[in-house]
Amino acid sequence: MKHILLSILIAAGVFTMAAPAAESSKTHTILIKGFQFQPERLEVAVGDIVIWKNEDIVPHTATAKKGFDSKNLDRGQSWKYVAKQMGAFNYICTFHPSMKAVLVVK
Ligand SMILES: [Cu+2]
Repeated sequence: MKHILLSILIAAGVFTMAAPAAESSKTHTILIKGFQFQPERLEVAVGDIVIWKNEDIVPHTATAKKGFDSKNLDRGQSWKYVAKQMGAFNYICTFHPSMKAVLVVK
């Protein structure tokens, strides 16, 4: 009987610890519009979701040398990324390298 009770308490404890993490995860959207990333600097927390959406008529990418690469995004396409790695990630569009932005993951 003692053993069963202990198991229930452990299970309950794990559940309460896991719940807040899932609730605090946010989704951020970066628009690619007029050959610009909007916003050009975005700060997110580890575990947050970042979505890049191409609203231009030409294809773009969101590419960080170390970190992530959306690959080709055609008009209207979007790409979802879960920010799991901490750091400041400078990224560009590989088709238009003058398009620069930074994603800061804290
Ligand atoms: Cu581009």
